[in-house]
Amino acid sequence: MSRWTAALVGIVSLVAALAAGHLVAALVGPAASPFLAVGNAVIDLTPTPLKDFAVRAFGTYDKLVLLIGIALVIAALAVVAGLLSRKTATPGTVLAGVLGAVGVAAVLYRPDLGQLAILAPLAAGAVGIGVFRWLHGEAQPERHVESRRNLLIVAGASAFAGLGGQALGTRTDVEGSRAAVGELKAAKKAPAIPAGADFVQDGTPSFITPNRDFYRIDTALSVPRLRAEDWTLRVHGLVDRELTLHYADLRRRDLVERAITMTCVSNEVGGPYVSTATFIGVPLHEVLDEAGIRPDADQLFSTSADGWTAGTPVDVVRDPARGALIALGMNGEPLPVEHGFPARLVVPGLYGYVSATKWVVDLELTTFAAKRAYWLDRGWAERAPIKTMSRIDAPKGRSTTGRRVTVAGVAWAQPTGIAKVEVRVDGGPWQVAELSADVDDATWRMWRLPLDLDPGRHTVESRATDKSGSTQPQARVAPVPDGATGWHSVSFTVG
Ligand SMILES: Nc1nc2c(c(=O)[nH]1)N[C@H]1C(S)=C(S)[C@@H](COP(=O)(O)O)O[C@H]1N2
Ligand SMILES: [Mo]
Repeated sequence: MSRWTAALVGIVSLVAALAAGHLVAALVGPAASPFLAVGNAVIDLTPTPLKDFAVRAFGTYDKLVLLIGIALVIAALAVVAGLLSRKTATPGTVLAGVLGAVGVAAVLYRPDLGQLAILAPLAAGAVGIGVFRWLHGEAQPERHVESRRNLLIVAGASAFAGLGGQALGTRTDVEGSRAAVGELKAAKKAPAIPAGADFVQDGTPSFITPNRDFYRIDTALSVPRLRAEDWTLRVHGLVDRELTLHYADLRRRDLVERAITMTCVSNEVGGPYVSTATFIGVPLHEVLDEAGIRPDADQLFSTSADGWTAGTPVDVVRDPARGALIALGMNGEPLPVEHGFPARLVVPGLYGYVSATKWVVDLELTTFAAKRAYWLDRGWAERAPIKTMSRIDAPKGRSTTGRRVTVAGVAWAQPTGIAKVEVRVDGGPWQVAELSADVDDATWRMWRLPLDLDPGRHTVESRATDKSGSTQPQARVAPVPDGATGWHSVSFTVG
């Protein structure tokens, strides 16, 4: 058969296999779709430095880039297998079997998939082998027309199966469930954000980050789709009594509202993974007190619907003054699906990976000695309080017009709060910047400093001091293992 036909037979068989797997996965667990399962396994197995590189290089698109990369690799394999199979069908059959086995391994590796989930990669493998051998057998040079027709039939059936699987797999009406929640009313409203809480006109971010702009970091290739009506939160382990909480019970409680700045440990000096929202939810310490924490528990081990885990120090979450929440809402609406609907944890002052479990379904009181959370085996620290940091947001471009330049940015030191931000130009003396209105020690604070600069190239640096008097250190430290340090600096030309 021609090279073109051989390559096409390989590709079309692969697409058929993935589509069949996707369809079966819709019935046994959407995350079992072989393509997604392999993607998730790759995310889990990727060495931390490579993952950091991906986040740095591609930001929120890191997962899309990963999926495209995997698609290109297996498509290339399929083409090669097709080309190698011009004489006999064996190479293609072997590749289909191997890819099926990789899918099975990826599904077995997922902590959140039941035993039936294995049917999805098995179906993919079987369809891959079957379709390949059939197309291969029919694709003889003298039967050109039939073999073309067969390829089209398989391609059409695959599209049908794939799209059908997608529709079935996302049939959980999570948006309907979100809409049905309606307004979440706080018993204790957060004070209104004062005018003067940000310096947007000078180039800082807005004090409250709109939900669509809030940074997003998670390991989920397919976002867990949970309905509030079906959701429960189990509280167990080293407690006096186990609890099972339902959404309706939680939302009927006295909900509190609080503006909190969340920060990701992967954020580089000057990076974007920091955002602020007004969260509404149930104080976490109230729920833990109801369960009764045993004295030997030092870790709150939280698990999401997709098996991701975080470990938070008990002394932090049981402290009412810290204000940790089981959050149900964000900026006046139920949590967006990507930010953890129906419920997530938010703990002021701790990086997200040790505290902010989205789609949370399980809270276990345990010890740090007994259980290790997701990121710990990937090089990150067991404890990770947020480090005092400042970032320069303006001037943004490489050059400015006019000699009057307002340097502006944001600083954070949750839960202590920001007391001072200083700026220096070209290594000169530190000058104290103006701070925005003080809203809450759990949130960031904006700053600005107007300068008159001579024409030419300049470098500005900033450093923040928190309300306990400690100043952001100059030493540059990478995000791994417990958060970056160092002064942010920005260079530009005054023209
Ligand atoms: N289920 C789940 N929760 C998670 C994560 C995750 O990968 N899975 N990532 C954590 C990390 S590293 C951070 S920084 C915050 C980010 O929350 P956001 O995406 O709402 O900004 O969520 C945390 N909660
Ligand atoms: Mo994070």
